[in-house]
Amino acid sequence: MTQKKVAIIGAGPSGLAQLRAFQSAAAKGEPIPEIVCFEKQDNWGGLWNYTWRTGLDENGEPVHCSMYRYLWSNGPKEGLEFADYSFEEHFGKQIASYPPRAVLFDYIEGRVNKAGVRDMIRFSTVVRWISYDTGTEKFTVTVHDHSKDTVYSEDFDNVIVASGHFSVPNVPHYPGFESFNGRLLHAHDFRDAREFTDKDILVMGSSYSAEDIGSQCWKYGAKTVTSCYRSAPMGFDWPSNWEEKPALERVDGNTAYFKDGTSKDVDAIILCTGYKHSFNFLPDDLRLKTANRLAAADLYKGVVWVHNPKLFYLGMQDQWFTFNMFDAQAWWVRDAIMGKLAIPEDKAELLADVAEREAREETSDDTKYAIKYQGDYIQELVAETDYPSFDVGGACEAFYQWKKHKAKDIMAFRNNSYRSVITGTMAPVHHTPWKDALDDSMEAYLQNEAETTPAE
Ligand code: FAD
Ligand code: NA0
Repeated sequence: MTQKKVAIIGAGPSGLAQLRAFQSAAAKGEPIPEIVCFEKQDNWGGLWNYTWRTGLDENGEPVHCSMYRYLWSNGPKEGLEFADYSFEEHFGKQIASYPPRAVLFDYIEGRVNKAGVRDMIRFSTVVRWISYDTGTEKFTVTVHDHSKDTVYSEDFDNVIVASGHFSVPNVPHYPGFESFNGRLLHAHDFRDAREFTDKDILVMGSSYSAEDIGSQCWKYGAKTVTSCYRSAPMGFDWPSNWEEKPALERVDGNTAYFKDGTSKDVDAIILCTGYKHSFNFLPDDLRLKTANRLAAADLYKGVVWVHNPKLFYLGMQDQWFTFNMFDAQAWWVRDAIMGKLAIPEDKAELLADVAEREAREETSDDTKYAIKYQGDYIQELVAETDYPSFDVGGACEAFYQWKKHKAKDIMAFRNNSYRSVITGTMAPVHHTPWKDALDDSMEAYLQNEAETTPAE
C-alpha cells in the first residue's frame, strides 16, 4: 500500500499536538503517513508567538497574534498540562500556577523540540485554497511560500485544519464610531496596556478579553475603566475606579452613552467583542460554520467533518481546556487516519453523534456543568487512544477552584496555586502578587520559586 500523505494547517498548540501525536507513534515503531504542516508565521506557537505587529504582517498577511504584552494565563496551568510532558520535566521544578505568555510559549516549545518535529513544518507558508476531488479522493492544497515568493499545489489524502479561531475579530459598529475622537480598536490589535496609563477607557464586552484587558489597563495605571455588557454583567467586585454599565447605545465626540441613560467621557474604546471562526481557504462544502460553543457544529467526536470524513478540525470548540484537549483530539485523529479507529460510514450516525453532543451541552448553562462536560469529552477521547490517561476530574477541580478564586477577588486570583494532576505536586505561591508584578519576563517569573515539593 502506498504511504498516505497528510496536511496539517497551522503550527499552533493544536497543530503541534498533531505533530507530536504522529511522532510518538513513529517512536513506537509504527509506520506513519508522510506529514506536511503549513504555517503562515515564521515560527511555531500560534497565538502564543507574540508579535508587536498589528494589521498586516511582513508578508502582507493578516497578523494572527491576538495576544499582548503582560498577558498571564487566565486559567491555572494545572488545567492544561500535557500528560506526556509535565511542567516539572520542562522547568526542572514545579512553578507557580498562572504563567505569563513567554513561560507558556517556552513550555509548548520544549515538548516539540524534544520530539524533533520542526522539519515537518513549512514556515512562512500560507494556505490559500483547498479543494477535494471526488474522483481521485484527494485534497489539493494550494499555498503561498513567502520565503521563496512562490505559489504551488500538492495533493493529500487527509487534511487537518488547526488554524485556530481566536484571530479574526468580530467588529460591531455603533453610531458615532466614525467620529469618535479617541483611540478605537479591537482586542485583536491591543498590544501594550501602558498606552492607556492615566486614560479613561471603555472596554466593550463581558467575557475573558474584556475582563483581562480591563484588568491589565487597571494594573498599568489607567485612570478609570468602564466596561459595558450586551447580555449580562461580569459582576465581579471591581476596584473603585472600575464601573460596569449596560450596553453602549451610541458615541458622540468622546462621550459614550449607555442603555441606562448614563454617559461617560472616554479616551479609548477597546472592542472585546470576540472572534469569528474564519477559514478563507476552504470552499463551502468543506468549511466549518459554527458558533463558539462546546459542541461545535458538524464535527463527529468534535473533530471529524461529517460531510467528508477525510477532513478533520482541531481545537474548534469554546475552550475551558486547551493544550490537553488538543492532545486528546490529535491522538484520536492520528488513530483514525492510521486506521486504528473506525469512523462510521453511515452519515446518519455521524450526525446523530453531533446532535447528542449539542443536546447534552444545552441541558444546562451552569459553569461547573460546562467544565465537566469538556472534561468528560477529553476523557472519552483519551480512553480510545494511547495518550497517557490522567486525572481529568482533578483538572476540572482546579477550574472549579479558579472560578471561586475569581469571584473572591478578581485582581488577586492569580496569587493562588493548585496541585498538578500529572506529577501530584503542589505549585508554589508566586513570589509577587499579580497586581504588583509588572515585569512579565520568564526570568522574573521563575525567580525564587520553591523547589518541587513531593506529593503528600
Ligand atoms: P492558534 O494558537 O490560533 O494557532 C493557529 C495557527 O495556524 C497559527 O500559528 C496561524 O499562524 C496558523 N494559520 C492560520 N491560518 C493559516 C493559513 N491559512 N495557512 C497556514 N497557517 C495558518 N488558552 C489557554 O489555555 N490559556 C490562556 O491563558 C489563553 N489565553 C488566550 C489569550 C487570548 C488573547 C486568546 C485570543 C486566546 C487565549 N487562549 C488561552 C486560547 C488559545 O486559543 C489556545 O491557547 C491556543 O492558542 C489555540 O491553539 P490553536 O493551535 O488551536 O490555534
Ligand atoms: P473573548 O472575550 O475575546 O475571548 C476569546 C464578548 O463580546 C461577549 O461578552 C459578547 O457578548 C460580546 N459581544 C459580541 N458581539 C457584541 C456586540 N455586537 N456588541 C456588544 N458586545 C458584543 O471572546 P468571547 O467570545 O468569549 O466573548 C465575546 C478567547 O480568548 C477565550 O477563549 C479566552 O479564554 C481567551 N482569552 C484569554 C485571555 C487570557 O488568558 C485574555 C483574553 C482572551 P454576549 O452578549 O454575546 O455575551 C489572559
